[in-house]
Amino acid sequence: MILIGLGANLPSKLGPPRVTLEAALDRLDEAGVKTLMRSHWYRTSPVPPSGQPDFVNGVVATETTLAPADLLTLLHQTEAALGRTRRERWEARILDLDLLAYHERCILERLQGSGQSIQIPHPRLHERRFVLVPLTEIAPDWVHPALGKTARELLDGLESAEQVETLG
Ligand code: PH2
Ligand code: MG
Ligand code: MG
Repeated sequence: MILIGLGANLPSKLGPPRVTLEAALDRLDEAGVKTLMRSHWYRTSPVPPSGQPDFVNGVVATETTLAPADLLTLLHQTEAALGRTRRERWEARILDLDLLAYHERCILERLQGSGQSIQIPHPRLHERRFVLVPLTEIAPDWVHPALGKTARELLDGLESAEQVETLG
């Protein structure tokens, strides 16, 4: 299973977060990243708690022939095409596309040239309710390849109290 997490908490040139998120899925589909399963959208409180607007988050399971680093590049290109700019870490954003998992692969590599690194599964996936709730909705029995626990087990083990409510 190739899992992508989507999030947004600012409007883009296209409209409010849900519109941007749907547009991102359309663009990925056009680029050959097919959505096999998708969660509902959820309204989630920002992590860490801040004065930022609430996020809209969701998770999709996809199919693609792209290798992990190429898929990550496509996700970054899609964020940029829809108007995301990056200034500081964990700032409010119009679109965030995170590669959560790529089958059972565990990868930690520096990407050539960019100075960025790729870490799969996503290093904070297992501690985020805004990821684990939508993930458990579509794939409760998915097993985290490094931790050996299912999505449901990871969610049940969470102590954080961030708010996550379905938008349907
Ligand atoms: N993304 C972050 C940091 N905090 N909080 C929520 N609720 N949803 C997110 O997608 C999110 C966040 C970094 O990418
Ligand atoms: Mg993120
Ligand atoms: Mg990101």
